[in-house]
Amino acid sequence: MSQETAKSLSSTSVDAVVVGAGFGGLRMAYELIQRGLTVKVIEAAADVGGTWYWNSYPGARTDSESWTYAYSFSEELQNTWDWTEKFPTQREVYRYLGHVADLFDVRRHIDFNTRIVAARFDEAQVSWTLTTDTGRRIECTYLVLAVGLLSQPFTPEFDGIEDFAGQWHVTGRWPRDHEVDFAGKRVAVIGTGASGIQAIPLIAQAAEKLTVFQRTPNYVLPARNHSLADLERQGIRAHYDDIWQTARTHPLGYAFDRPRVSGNDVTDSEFDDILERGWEVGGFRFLYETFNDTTIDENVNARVSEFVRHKIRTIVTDPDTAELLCPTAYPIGSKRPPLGHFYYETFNRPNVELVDVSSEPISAITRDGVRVGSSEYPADVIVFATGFDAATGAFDQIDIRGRGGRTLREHWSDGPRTHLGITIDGFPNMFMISGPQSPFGNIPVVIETTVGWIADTVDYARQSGIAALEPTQASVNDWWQVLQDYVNRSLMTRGRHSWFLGANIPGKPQGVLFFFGGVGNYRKRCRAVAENDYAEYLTQ
Ligand code: N01
Repeated sequence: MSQETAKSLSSTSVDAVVVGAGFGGLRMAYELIQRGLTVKVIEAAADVGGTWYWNSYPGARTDSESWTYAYSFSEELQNTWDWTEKFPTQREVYRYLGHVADLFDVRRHIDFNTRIVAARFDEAQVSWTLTTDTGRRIECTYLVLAVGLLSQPFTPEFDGIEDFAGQWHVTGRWPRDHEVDFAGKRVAVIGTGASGIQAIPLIAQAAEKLTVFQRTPNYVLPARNHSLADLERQGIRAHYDDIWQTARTHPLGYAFDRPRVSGNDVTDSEFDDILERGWEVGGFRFLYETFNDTTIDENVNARVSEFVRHKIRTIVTDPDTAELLCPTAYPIGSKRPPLGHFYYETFNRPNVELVDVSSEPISAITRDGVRVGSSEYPADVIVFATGFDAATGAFDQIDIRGRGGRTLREHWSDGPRTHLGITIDGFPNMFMISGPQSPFGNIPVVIETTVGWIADTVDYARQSGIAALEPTQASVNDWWQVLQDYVNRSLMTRGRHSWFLGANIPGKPQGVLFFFGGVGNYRKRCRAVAENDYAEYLTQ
């Protein structure tokens, strides 16, 4: 290789670097390319997909309805893709994102199997210099971090894991080179959040014996998944404009009807009828299409929570197991409710055992299994479904330095501070997609809002001759206050060990990691910043 070639391989300069080729990164890259920027996408995995690449554990599928768990920007895309189910599998969403990358010809801009390990803002050059794990340098004006909200898996440090004689896997890093075979095996699943709850019914069908270790029970809503018939798909296509209009203005970014009634304003029998109908429809509609105050009114919430407990006691035949599965310590909706595909029914199988580790924790992993107190539960395979270092975890993996060489880790040592969950004071021309303090809601709708805002902001800067732009500290403080105000009006701070607040990670500063003011409202706030000529931004 000549010296010239080696030099060009080791150093690249583009207008924008997008880190991550998942839902957010793919869409962002395409948008910036369309607007005439040179773009490089850096992706740690061997393919596009992000979350839908890594989370290939059994049972992984969306909890959002397929027709809104998608991009809305292209009719061609909508007309060249048919979802097969209401809640499609990981494989199907992964194929969808591959189709998107091909249709919009984004792959040739992506460097796969590459990680950004450092990003440093050069104040004199007004540019970012990025370093990859292969030692390459990339310079860019704009840096977009689409590194994922739930992409950094968290595995507790259990003593003895190195002595375990069987195999163990983490749901968020499931092996892609071979199928994990559970047949004839004794399997332990640790964790009963959305990931564990999806995996447990399928593992139970395959394994000889399944032991589930539960620390906090969840309110699991029935998914009521089904295949989409041609007629249903045609109906969705015919109404796509209305569907997106509803989703973009809905608090959670879903095409749901908004309930007008308070749970306090109906009779007891109406209350039960409404919830029964919601339970039959299933999914998040149970929570968000029934009463307009379930997540803010304690009394309504307590009655809805009790309704779910009653369902659990009805489904699960062993009364002791049913009681263990009943959440009592926190209100429904204050943690992200998982959707179940015959989850509670699984505990009626003779090969499934539930072990409560709420008062006596797992003390060690041993050579032969999992130890809780003086009991040992034998296992050939352990599945860690123990969650993610949400919102900030993926940012912590990169040594990001803004003005004055200040690291993002230092800047966020008391918890993240952002403006709109997209920009950070002291880190000019740096943007985040699904960053901390962005809205909690249906991710693709949030992403499309954020991508549009970032692209418009970059356009604005380029057209106005602005070399660099960052939010004022005052606007960041204001955003923080907005987050507090919304969360204080809700029951969101009551969730036990909730990743919404960083409370699932030992030692992580706790605080509000999301905007709970609604997706529709967030879109208006983003628009207002641009309409106000970025008055809350410093420019140079
Ligand atoms: O993670 P989680 P997840 N000993 O943090 C337990 C999205 N998602 O990967 O609750 C024993 O919810 C922990 O117990 P506790 C979705 O937004 C989406 O399941 O902390 N147990 C909990 O039960 C979701 O909300 C989809 O007491 C321990 C579990 O591990 C988010 O990702 C699918 C433990 C972790 O649950 C996270 O879900 C999957 C310990 N030491 C995920 N430490 C879809 O949309 C932790 N746990 C399809």
